Amino acid sequence: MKKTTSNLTKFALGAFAFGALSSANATLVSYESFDYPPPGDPFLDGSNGGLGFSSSWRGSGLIDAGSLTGTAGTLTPGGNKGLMDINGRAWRNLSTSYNDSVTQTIYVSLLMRDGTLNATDYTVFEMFNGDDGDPSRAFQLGLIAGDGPNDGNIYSKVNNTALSSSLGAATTNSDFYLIQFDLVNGADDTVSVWRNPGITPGLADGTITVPSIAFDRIAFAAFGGNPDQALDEFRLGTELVDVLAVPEPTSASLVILVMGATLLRRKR
Ligand SMILES: [Ca+2]
Ligand SMILES: [Ca+2]
Ligand SMILES: [Ca+2]
Repeated sequence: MKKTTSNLTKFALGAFAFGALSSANATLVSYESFDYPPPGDPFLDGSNGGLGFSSSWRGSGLIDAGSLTGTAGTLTPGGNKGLMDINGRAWRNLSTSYNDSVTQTIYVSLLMRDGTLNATDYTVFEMFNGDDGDPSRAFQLGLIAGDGPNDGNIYSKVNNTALSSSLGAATTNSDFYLIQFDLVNGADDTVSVWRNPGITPGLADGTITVPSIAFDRIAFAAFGGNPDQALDEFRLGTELVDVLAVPEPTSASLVILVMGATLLRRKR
C-alpha cells in the first residue's frame, strides 16, 4: 500500500513538473538578448544570433557590455545589449510576418533606456512592415519628439498616425515594456502597452485601436541630442509566459495533486 501511494505521488509530481516545463516558453518565437562579444564595442551590423529572425542586424549601432535590467516582470536577461550611440537606426527582420489575415494575439516584451535625455530626443523601439522606410512604420514606442507631442513623455504610435495616451515621463532609467497585439480578422486590431509592469500586468498604460496592423521586422533608433539609446531582451511569443515572468505555478496546485493522490489511495 505504501509503495502504491508513493508511485501515485511520484506520478502526480512528474505530471505536474512536465506540465510546468512544457507550458513555459513553449511558444517563444523570437528572442534577441544581444549575446554577441562586446570587446571594443563592435558594430551591431551583421550580428546574426538570437532566435526567430530571417536576417542579421543592419544599419547603425554597437554591441555594449552587460544587459539592461527591468522590473520583477522581466525574465532573466542574457548576453549584452544593443546601443545607438550616434544618430541612426538598426533593423532586423523577423522570421514571420504578422497581420490580421488570421485572428491572433502576439506578445512582445523588451528593455529600453535613453541614457542621456534631451528635449529633442527621438529614442524608440519600432516595428516596420515590408521595407525599412518611415512610411512602412507600423509601431513606435519611446520618446518621439518631432513625431508626436514634444513634452518629454513616452508614447506609443501605430501606423504613423494613431497615438496612445502618455505612458509617463521619460527618465534615464531602463524601462521594461510589455506589448500585446490583438490582430483581428474582419474587425479592429488593438495594441496594448504596459510600461514597467510587475508579474501581474493589470490594465494597460496605453491602448491603440486601428483597423489593421502588420509587421515583419524590428528596429531601434536614436535621433536628436546625445544619442545614447539601448535596446535589450526583445522577446516575441504567442503566450504571455513567453515574454513576462508570470508567477510560478503555485504550490497550491501541487498540494491539490498530492491530495488527489492521497484520496485515490484511501478509496482503495
Ligand atoms: Ca541582454
Ligand atoms: Ca538621448
Ligand atoms: Ca483587423
